[in-house]
Amino acid sequence: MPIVHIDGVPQTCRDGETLGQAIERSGISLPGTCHDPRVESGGDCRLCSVELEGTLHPIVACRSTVRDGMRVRTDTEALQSFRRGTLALLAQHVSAASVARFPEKSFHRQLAQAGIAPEGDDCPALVDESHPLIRVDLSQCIACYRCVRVCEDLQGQSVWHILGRGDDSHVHWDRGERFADSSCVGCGACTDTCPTGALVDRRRLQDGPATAWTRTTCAYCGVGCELEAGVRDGKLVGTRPVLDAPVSKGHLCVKGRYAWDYGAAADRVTTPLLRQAGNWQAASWDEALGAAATGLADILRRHGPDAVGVLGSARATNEENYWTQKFARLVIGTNNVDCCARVCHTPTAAAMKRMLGTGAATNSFDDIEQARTILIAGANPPENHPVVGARIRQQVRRGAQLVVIDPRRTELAALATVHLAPRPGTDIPLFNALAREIIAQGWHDQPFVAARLDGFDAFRAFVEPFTVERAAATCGVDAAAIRAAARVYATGSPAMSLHGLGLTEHLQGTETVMALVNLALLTGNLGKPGAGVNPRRGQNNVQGAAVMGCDPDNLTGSQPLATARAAFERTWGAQLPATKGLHVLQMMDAAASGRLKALYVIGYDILLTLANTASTRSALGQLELVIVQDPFMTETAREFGHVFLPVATSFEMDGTFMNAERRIQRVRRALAAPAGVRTDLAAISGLSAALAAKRGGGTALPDTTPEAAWNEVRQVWPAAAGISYARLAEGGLQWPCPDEQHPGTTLLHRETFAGRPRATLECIDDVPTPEATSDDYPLLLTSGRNLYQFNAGTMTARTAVRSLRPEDTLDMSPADAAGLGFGAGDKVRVRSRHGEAVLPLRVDPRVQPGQLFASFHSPAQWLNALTSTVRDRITGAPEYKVTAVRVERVAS
Ligand SMILES: Nc1nc2c(c(=O)[nH]1)N[C@H]1C(S)=C(S)[C@@H](COP(=O)(O)OP(=O)(O)OC[C@H]3O[C@@H](n4cnc5c(=O)[nH]c(N)nc54)[C@H](O)[C@@H]3O)O[C@H]1N2
Ligand SMILES: Nc1nc2c(c(=O)[nH]1)N[C@H]1C(S)=C(S)[C@@H](COP(=O)(O)OP(=O)(O)OC[C@H]3O[C@@H](n4cnc5c(=O)[nH]c(N)nc54)[C@H](O)[C@@H]3O)O[C@H]1N2
Ligand SMILES: [Mo]
Repeated sequence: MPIVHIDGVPQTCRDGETLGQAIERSGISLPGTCHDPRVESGGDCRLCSVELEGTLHPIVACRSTVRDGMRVRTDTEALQSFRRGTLALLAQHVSAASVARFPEKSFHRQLAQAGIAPEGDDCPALVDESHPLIRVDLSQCIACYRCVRVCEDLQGQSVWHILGRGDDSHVHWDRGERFADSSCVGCGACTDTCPTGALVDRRRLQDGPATAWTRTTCAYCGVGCELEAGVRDGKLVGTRPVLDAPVSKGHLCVKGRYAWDYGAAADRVTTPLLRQAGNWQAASWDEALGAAATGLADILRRHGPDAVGVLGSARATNEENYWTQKFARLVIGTNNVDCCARVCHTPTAAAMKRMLGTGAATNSFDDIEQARTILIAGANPPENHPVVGARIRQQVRRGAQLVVIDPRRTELAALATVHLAPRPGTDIPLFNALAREIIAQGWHDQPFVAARLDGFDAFRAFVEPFTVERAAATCGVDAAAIRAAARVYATGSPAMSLHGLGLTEHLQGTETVMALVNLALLTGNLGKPGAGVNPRRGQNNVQGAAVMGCDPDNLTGSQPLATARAAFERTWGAQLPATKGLHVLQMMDAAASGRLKALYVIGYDILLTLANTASTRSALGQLELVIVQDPFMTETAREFGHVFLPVATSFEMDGTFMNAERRIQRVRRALAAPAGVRTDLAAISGLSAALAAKRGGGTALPDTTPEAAWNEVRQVWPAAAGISYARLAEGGLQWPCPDEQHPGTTLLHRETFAGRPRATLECIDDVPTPEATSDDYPLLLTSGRNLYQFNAGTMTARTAVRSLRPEDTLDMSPADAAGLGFGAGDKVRVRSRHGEAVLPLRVDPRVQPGQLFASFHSPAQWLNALTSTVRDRITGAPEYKVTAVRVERVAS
């Protein structure tokens, strides 16, 4: 390793690092305005210049690579005078008012340190306040171009451009008169990097700078970005990305960066509520827990434990979900416990567990940068997992090939080497045809097949009839494109597959994922870096909620109840219930038929988000007791709740989340919860104690701390035994991690498939969904999400981000809109065989003729009024992705 002498002190350096990095690690902070560690340095400001022994002119540290034996001086008189001169020149571009207003900006700090006064002017004509999140003041731009570089090289959006030349050059957004008309997606990387008052968060103007920052994990999707939550006067006032975060690497998306102030919403529920004579009335915790316990005790006495169902929350921590399933199994005495993983990724977990032995992502996000080919099927990362989407985009720019399988021409589809746009619900014949083509061309990995797979001959015979031509007709895709996709995926090794709900939320969701796993197995894309099968997970902790045991058939660590029962009974010192448990949809069935009487719903808005609202509504209407535990009044609670327990959000508590790559990361309390609010952990324990009191006995869960609950998880789940809070202080760890010396596992199935030497190719036939088009219902509606809203919208809709996409829209192809005579913004009524909804129309060239797309985030549009009762044949996940509909103009 090279050694560099910095001001006479030897410093061991990393190969290839810049001199600037080495100097910074030695503890010396050099001035500079153009450098951002997340992207390559521009080197334009030259402020970090240092003197190198043996050369005449100073060299720019951020642009120079270390060499062994270099001797540099960082603070000579000549350098000081050069820096003062440069700073003074730049100081002519920033105004005193702006420096005073934003003292925390890095260039302003450097001016203050050097004692140089700002000499620039404010120019109101150059201020743009059109965007709800970001304020632009081009009069304060010092032309460091950091915004240009982060937008291009970190986010990949390329909103900021350099206009003009030489001294006249300045930055400008890409299109439109107003910044709000630009292509900005609100990731906030530019305001985060901007060293002056040119780009600032609007909230910063209102609240002032944070005085304390707490490192935690984002509360939205399953990527697991780390952010710092900024607090001032006990109030959350901002977030910023954690630079050395292993997943997000100093980046965040619009939700992590700007959709954080829901906790302060005026309609946050901050006191327990009881339904009395039809209306919610405020109650004390004792009253609310007492009422819930009285109701539960009564139902338990009359109907037994299996008349009660418990739903854990994909938004709550691992510790809270561990506690939730313990509450169901030990306090109530039922295996009726589930969570929303059922409706998104349980099909994936089931398919992968069956074929590979582990129902979780095989590789890590860091494999994206090692992949030569990326296959994205039924997933839309730039909107739903934006930081991963940005990493994929950058890898494609670096030359990786991209195959996208999605009925819509999503942003990545438009960038793809090959885009296959199958009719929704026809992925199985497509995957089988890809497999057939790969085998027919001899592109399968023969050594891998021989060494690690069973069933090849039977599989080859099975896929024989699935010709490319047949798939082309069934799926509505060009045959040549299918051939091209097979070639790209099979010959561009390592090839990494990422998939989402476009595959799982179907009649054959589990089987579709199995057909995808076949492709990875055939091509030897398992057990090696840059490859694998990688489901993008849903919420911040949906992976954790299910793995903790909020699953009727599996205990903590996804250990099957059937085989792990004895071990858990020993550790817990109690008997586990014998009856097979119900999953969330079976709970709805049981409620409808009168077998289920009570439901305890933690952080999950089932009424709004389950498919086919009519059936959810009639099921919930039969229940005698519905206890809802959430920070906000959900639709479920509003219509059917009897007891409401208000709880803390993730900024207000400690614990851990588990991301999509099996990484456990810390969640840390950044501020106090509002008075009257408890943590989920405390609410669950409190309810168990109230119930024990009512029943005069029975198990009660003790009050516990998150760390103590986690240590219990480590005891019952050997693959997490090595993951202690102490180690998590240093950063997240990926399971399996069996002991405290184990580094965690980034890559599964290197030599075996979870201990099994061989995997088997599965022969998957396709079964058409009953949701077919007809003369009455000629269009196929598929549903999903958009960048700016999150699921039930309880959080995003209470933030300024909402204004970027205030309502769900019905997205229609330009051809269909023209044919039907609809224009953008028209209110249209959508009718399915199951119900109707009214949505504003959006003309969207990404959608194919004959198809429609809508998001489901808002109760005002209530999309699930339309969806069917079709479920995945194996796991019961609803078929959100295919509904036959017709559309009509709403008479104005
Ligand atoms: N901004 C934002 N991010 C989110 C969420 C959010 O609500 N908002 N929700 C989170 C949650 S809970 C989840 S589970 C994830 C989901 O993340 P994704 O799986 O990416 O989500 P979706 O948008 O539901 O669907 C993905 C894609 O599937 C396509 N698709 C639809 N039908 C089919 C089909 O039959 N075949 C194929 N191949 N593709 C099809 C759709 O066109 C869509 O582009 O996102 C998480 N992230
Ligand atoms: N048509 C259609 N419908 C769909 C889908 C689709 O693609 N199309 N996708 C489905 C999918 S994949 C999913 S995951 C579901 C999502 O549906 P939900 O799980 O209902 O949606 P979320 O918005 O993620 O949040 C659940 C609740 O958690 C609460 N919450 C947040 N933090 C906490 C906490 O710390 N503790 C507690 N107790 N509560 C908290 C929120 O306020 C919210 O009420 O929607 C499904 N519905
Ligand atoms: Mo989800």
